[in-house]
Amino acid sequence: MSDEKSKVLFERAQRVIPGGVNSPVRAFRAVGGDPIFIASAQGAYLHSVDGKKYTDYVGSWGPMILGHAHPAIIAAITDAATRGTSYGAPTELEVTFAEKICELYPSIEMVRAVSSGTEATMAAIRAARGFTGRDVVVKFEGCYHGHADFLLVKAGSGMATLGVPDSAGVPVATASNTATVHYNDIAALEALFAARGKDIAAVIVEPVVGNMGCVPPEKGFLEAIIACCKQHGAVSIFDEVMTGSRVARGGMQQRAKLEPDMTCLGKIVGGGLPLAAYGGRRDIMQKIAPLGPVYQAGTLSGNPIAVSAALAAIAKLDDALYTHLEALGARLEAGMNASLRAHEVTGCVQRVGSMLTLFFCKGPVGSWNDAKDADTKRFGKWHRAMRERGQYWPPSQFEAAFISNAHTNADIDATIKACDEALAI
Ligand code: HOZ
Repeated sequence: MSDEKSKVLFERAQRVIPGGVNSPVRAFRAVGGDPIFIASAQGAYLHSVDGKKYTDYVGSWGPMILGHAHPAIIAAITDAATRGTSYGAPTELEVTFAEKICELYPSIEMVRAVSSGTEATMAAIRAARGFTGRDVVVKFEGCYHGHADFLLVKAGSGMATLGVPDSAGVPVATASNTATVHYNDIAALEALFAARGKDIAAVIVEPVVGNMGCVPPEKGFLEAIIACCKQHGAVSIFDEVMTGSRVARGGMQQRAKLEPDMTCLGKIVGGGLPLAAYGGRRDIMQKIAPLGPVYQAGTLSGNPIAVSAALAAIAKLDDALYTHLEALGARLEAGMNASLRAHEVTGCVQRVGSMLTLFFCKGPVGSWNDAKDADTKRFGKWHRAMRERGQYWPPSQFEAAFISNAHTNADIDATIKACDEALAI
């Protein structure tokens, strides 16, 4: 079976959409071959326009923790749509959503709904700057926090894939207020605070990185961020757009038993619709308009259909789900590691719960310095072989794969078998 229809669509797309895609990593440039155009998705599977079925480990880049087209979400969306698609006025749904988020994330005392992770991080930093009256933001090399100008500095995700450390179009003056440190480098973070502490408004971090592949924090790293911020009057921001309700119901902060000053959420808590949120300490969030002087607004913020989907998704996040995901993740990790060993391929699998990455380097990968040494050509070859075997893996060495609750042991075993064959090539 060929991918003829995808090919034709990609040709059409390239005439009218930059690179033929609405988000760069989807173009498959990092792995070779053209993107697969999707006709539909159900549970753990994607169905292409060419009639092929793939086991999906992208999960729309994270949100699909329940699997695709989950009946409870479809029902919530359908029901909400009959009452209108957007009001631009408050609803009870939004209040319930905010209450749920505060319940799941005890560090969040007040929360604002927005439409994307990019908006959430951008607004959280504006709030932190407004609160502290300072300009400098600290981020970690290889972490990606959406595409706001001042965060496109040494960013991971698509930027890493394309080998572009800093985006064109970002004024030097804007980028000059962003300081970067290596992930997991506590000494460098402390040195930066010692030198510039009084200028630092915020430190933003992916508490488990997903955007340079899955990179867990080393012991004490997240604690050090919170401690430095506390000591110097800066705001700690956990960007849990990926990890939120993924690595635990209450995100990485629940797993690590930590309370950052602010948190950014999206993906899972948005139920797979364009919904994200930022929130945190009451005294910081009270700076947001109309309570305070920090402006932020959005026509579709708190959209009733998106919030309905979100509430339906959140209701399904029980202990059984996380137990199942942990077991599936461990099974896949063990199977892939066994294949690496069997074929004597240099590689390592890094995993936190149901997010994981097979890095083609010795590992462990603790920062962008380690990640960039991964053999991306070898990854591309492996990815193409996986694709031929019906496995839809993120088309970049520097993106995490996600498992959903709809995956079964049989799916995982089929993926391990495909991985084994792909590593043998
Ligand atoms: N930057 C996103 C994942 N890290 C990709 C989003 C997309 O292409 O949909």
